[in-house]
Amino acid sequence: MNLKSLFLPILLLLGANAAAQPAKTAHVDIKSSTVCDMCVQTIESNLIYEKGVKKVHVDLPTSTVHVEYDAKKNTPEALRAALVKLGYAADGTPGDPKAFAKLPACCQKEGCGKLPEQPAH
Ligand SMILES: [Cu+2]
Repeated sequence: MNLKSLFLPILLLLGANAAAQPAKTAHVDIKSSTVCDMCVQTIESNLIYEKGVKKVHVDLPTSTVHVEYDAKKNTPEALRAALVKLGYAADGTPGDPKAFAKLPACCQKEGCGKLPEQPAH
């Protein structure tokens, strides 16, 4: 058995692994309090400017903000904080009251930034 013939493929394999390191895209789904189309517009047009964010999608029916971002440049915590700063709730944290006061009238009326109320049965 030739040791060299065993080592070479392993070394090549390790080398290839280290070289192929693409930008790490991470996803996070943040449960928010979006009710109307203005929320979607406000969130999508603002969060996209957060560090490393590549894609923002707000799903109204489930009130979920889906974010694709570079894991080296941002964190789910910071993205949640950014959402709260815009005046919208993020995973149980209500939107910043000051920011909420500046949201479009329809959002104020619908209570978009507030935490969703428990459905009455
Ligand atoms: Cu709204």
